[in-house]
Amino acid sequence: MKIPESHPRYASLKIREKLVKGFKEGYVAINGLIAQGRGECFDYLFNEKTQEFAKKAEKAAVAALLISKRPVISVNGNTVALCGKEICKLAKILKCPVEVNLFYWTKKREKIIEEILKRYYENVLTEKTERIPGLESKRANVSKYFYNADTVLVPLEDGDRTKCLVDMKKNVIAIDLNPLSRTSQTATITIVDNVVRAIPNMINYAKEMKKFKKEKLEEIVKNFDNKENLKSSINFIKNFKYF
Ligand code: PTJ
Repeated sequence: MKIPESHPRYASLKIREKLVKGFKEGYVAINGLIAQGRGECFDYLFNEKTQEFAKKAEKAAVAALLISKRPVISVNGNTVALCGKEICKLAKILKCPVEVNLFYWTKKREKIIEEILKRYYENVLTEKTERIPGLESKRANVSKYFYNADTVLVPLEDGDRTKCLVDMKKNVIAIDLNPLSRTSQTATITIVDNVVRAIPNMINYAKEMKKFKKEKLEEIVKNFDNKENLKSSINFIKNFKYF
């Protein structure tokens, strides 16, 4: 169906279409459509815009990734359908690998996602030899690189893995529209924004900030307070103005 551009929810409906297409192509999990619905609900409360607290977190996240020795970006079906190309662009700037990590893992889904990402970027990891301690889901299976990474960017993550990654002393950067989720509450840096806006914003910040001195980047990370920033996002919802 062709969505009329005049439709008040045009942008949101177009984003849905990307997930439906990914599902038809066999790499978005059916549950991923439900996850998007949950995200949309929160996005509505943020006026579907990147708010100040999200910009702050995105800058801190880019700074943390740029000063890391072994950064990595972990992606699932939804993330690839929504912004796979942009993820590769960000990884290229950060010079880091992209790892495919699925909650509803199947070899077939992993393969399709790998092929999509490899259209844009070579450094895509799918070979899993290690396990994250304390985690029973398929998401525990990771590459050696991921296992030893110091900073991991995890869009649309599950709460239990975030906790395990923090326990492994990794810096965990989450992108999650729900500021109350276990992921948001446990991550080192939480970006409360839609992944479709967060990743392009991060690309722009990374282009600019890669020229910064290490000390300046460290200062940005040091001055970022995740708890305070999460509070700002929750207060934004509390003060939401109804029509
Ligand atoms: O591809 P797989 O097999 O790894 O499965 C991926 C999903 C997303 C299905 C799986 O991880 C899952 O069930 O996720 P959740 O727990 O339903 O959703 C994770 C979080 O992402 C929730 O807190 C949502 O609010 C949030 N979210 C959903 N869509 C977006 C989002 N956050 C940012 N941008 C979005 N577009």
